[in-house]
Amino acid sequence: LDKITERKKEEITFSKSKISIENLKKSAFFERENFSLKESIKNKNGIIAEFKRQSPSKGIINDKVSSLEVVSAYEKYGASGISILTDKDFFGGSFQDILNVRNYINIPILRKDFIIDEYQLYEAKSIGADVVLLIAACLSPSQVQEFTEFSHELGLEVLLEIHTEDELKHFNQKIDLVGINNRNLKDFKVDLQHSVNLKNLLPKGVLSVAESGIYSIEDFNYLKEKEFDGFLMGEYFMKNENPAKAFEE
Ligand code: IGP
Repeated sequence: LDKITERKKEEITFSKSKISIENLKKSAFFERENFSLKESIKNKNGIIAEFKRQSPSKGIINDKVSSLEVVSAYEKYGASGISILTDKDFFGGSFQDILNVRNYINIPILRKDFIIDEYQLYEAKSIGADVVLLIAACLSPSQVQEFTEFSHELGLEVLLEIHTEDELKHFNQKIDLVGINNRNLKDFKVDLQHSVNLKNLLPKGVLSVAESGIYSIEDFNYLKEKEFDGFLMGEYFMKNENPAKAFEE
């Protein structure tokens, strides 16, 4: 994670030197009304289906499909939302993966990246994202608060990702959804039980999303039974030649 955030800082410095915030604001997407993931999670199947080509823990998962074909199919099968990785160096993603699909789908898109600077929130808005991920492990509680308020000013919702009990202190009442990562980003171990325990410590009424390592219908059903509202799933879909096909199960 430290390596990723170090690299991210360089990337942001470079981007800022290329495109000013004033220029980002010229994007037509600044005018659009965003889709709400909160609403969509309540009204549909709760699945946030991810478009992810590769990851540090798994290497290449699928580099043969385009974001438009995969994501349109996710929508067709009833996903509540779409998560699209925009980190290039570690996950093989890009802004283009969101830009290519934005005008063709009518469900919320989460910009999945490592947000450490307000500039990235302008970027998210400028490419047509509806929601941003804030990872507690990369931020202080006051940064989370600041970024949440600013996201809301831009019309973006916030999914706060936590993994430890200690990170509960990053929560604030303005957060839209809390994601509990089943995968430990330090050693990549997956533990569904750990997430269920942590979920029980969340303030009542907060929308919760189980993230990562949902590899079977049994895993999904188990987490649903434990009353998670949303389910962020990537590899389960992406490992197939035709990722959205897995919805048929
Ligand atoms: C999806 P999986 O195990 O279904 O492919 O996981 C998603 O939860 C995972 O990609 C993820 C992630 C992250 C990636 C969760 N938090 C933070 C990058 C950064």
